[in-house]
Amino acid sequence: MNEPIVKRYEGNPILTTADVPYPVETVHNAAVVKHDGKYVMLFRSHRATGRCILGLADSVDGFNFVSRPEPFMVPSEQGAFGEYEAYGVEDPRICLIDGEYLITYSAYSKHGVRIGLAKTRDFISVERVALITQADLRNVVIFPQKFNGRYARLDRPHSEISPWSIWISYSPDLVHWGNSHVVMKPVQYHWDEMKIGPGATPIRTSKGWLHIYHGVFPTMDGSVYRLGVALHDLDDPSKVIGVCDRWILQPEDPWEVTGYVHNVVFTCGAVPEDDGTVKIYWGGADKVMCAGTAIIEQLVDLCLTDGRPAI
Ligand code: BMA
Repeated sequence: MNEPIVKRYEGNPILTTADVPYPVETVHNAAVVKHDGKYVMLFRSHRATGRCILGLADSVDGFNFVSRPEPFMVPSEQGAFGEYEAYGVEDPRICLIDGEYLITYSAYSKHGVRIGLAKTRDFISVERVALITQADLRNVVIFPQKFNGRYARLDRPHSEISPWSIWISYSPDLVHWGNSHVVMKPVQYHWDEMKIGPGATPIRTSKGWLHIYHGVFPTMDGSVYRLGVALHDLDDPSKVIGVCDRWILQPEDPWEVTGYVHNVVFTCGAVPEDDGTVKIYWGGADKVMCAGTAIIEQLVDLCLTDGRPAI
């Protein structure tokens, strides 16, 4: 058998409800970053109401995490955030830029889902900045670098006409976003034909920005969520220079096949290491957190040599 592209950590799942000292029904779809040489995981949990909060866990090695005693972000009760987070906060991504960790998260309410932006320097206090999308837009990952003085993000608007696709938008100040256009679309009768969405914060490599995204395939037994990779131009991230034709990870372990929502691997974070590997983190079946490693150069080569059209 061929070596898997993503080598699963033998201790999976790495974080479950049993590890969290407050009542939660799930632990999944977490962003992970290195802060002060240690790993910080911002994970999503359903409460028994079906609505979500975000918690933190810390690790020295990137695999063994210890949950903090209290949640980190619960729905705000004030102002616009209170109005638009009433149904919960979900699927965070973290981007380190200019010494600050930017957190983008889905804010759910009776008005739909939009993206909130918060920031922290220390993962102790957190400040909400702005709601940065209108309704029905999810999965926002901000590039950890500015392009011609502007921030750039990948996002995923809702669409009934064309399958859900990945777009890019720009901002001078992180609050006002525009110049949006589509950069990558699902491919018909392909593993990601139903929808695709940004996954982990893009990773800078010598050949381009490596983006680990999710793709969805509809079956008679419900949708299957898998992970794939794409490469964006270093200077102009709106240019996709390669999309790998195959998935790099699909639900296989029992806790990826069965859980809160079955057949799901969904990433919100990956940590590049100095040795050329990347630790990839994913939610298994919307219920537990899993981790694995891949070789960055191999993922980049897959985009460039085993490609399919981006649009
Ligand atoms: C998507 C999002 C993710 C979730 C996935 C599978 O639409 O809601 O948070 O992991 O569905 O249920």
